[in-house]
Amino acid sequence: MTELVSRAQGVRFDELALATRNHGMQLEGMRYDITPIGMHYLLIHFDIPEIDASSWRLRVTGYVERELELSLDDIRSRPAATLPVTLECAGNGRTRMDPRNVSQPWGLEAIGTAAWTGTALGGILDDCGIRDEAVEVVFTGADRGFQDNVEHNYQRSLSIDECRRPEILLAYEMNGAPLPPQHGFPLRLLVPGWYGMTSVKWLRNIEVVDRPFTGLQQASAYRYQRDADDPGVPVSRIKVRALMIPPGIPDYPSRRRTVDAGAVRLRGRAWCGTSPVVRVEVGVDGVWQDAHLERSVAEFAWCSWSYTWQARPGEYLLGCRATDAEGNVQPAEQFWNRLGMGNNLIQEVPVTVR
Ligand SMILES: Nc1nc2c(c(=O)[nH]1)N[C@H]1C(S)=C(S)[C@@H](COP(=O)(O)O)O[C@H]1N2
Ligand SMILES: [Mo]
Repeated sequence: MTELVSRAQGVRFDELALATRNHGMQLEGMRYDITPIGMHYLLIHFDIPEIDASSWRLRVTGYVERELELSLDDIRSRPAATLPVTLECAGNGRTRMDPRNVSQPWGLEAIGTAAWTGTALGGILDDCGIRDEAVEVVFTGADRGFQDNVEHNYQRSLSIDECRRPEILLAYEMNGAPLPPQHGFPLRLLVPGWYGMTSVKWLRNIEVVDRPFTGLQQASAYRYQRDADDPGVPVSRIKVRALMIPPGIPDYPSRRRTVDAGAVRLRGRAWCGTSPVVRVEVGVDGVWQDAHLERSVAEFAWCSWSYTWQARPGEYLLGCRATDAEGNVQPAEQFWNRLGMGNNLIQEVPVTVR
């Protein structure tokens, strides 16, 4: 069972060990359209598996007309596409939950936008011929471990309809270089618009199945639940969120901000996996004004925003909030689901103006 720990009890060593293995993106990294490799956040449940690219094969099995076994060269010789995609971990922002679920203790930095190169998943499924009985496709990574006392390889599924979306890639490059080991070498699934857990790294098997997949990472780990008895609903697409690059200069180690009085250009990024971002507002002590919103870097990538704040000396609480094309706006108070998944509470940045 997932243990709960309260904030009052402090940070546990296992949380700290996870936090040093799985780093976030420094928020000032939002200045780059494409996050440099090494700054992109990381989430690795088990160990990075050791894979020899020359003997590695991707197997496509199950309810198909023809099973396939593809080498990395086979995959690289297929039609290729490069897509800038913003990924966010479904647990981003979870440390503000109290008591919180013991897991990777993210602040707000579990984000990144990379240019991923790969071949369309749909093309491979067409080549193997999906049979009529098929309902889902299960993606299996080479990494294995225990979670909630269940030993398993990291696995997730997607419906057949979802798999047909043209933007879903089997990616072998990140920012023009072969995938680094920590991001899924030699091949990963990349599902634009969905929270990161869907994009299975170290992919080794694609199995077409005739019933919904009930593996741990699908049926219990990524769900919006009220409590342990609530079956809940699956976590899927990324909810609307804006973040700001913390302005001015930080204090070490508290990271509290100090800025000089006068015109302060605030900037950041906003993204959403269900519809375009249509508005970003900046709040200064709870008074909200529209920020200037620029076009997205690409359809599935974040957009930039900026706002000029006339800062006078004093203490302030800055915030930013985005609205998507369906009218969803980030909440000022979060309703926390049991595992702290998919929250999009407004970021707050305390600032001293001198
Ligand atoms: N095989 C495998 N795939 C995985 C994971 C994992 O632990 N194992 N973590 C998932 C989660 S929860 C996230 S948020 C993203 C993180 O991708 P990144 O580390 O490349 O940023 O990978 C997903 N794919
Ligand atoms: Mo994640």
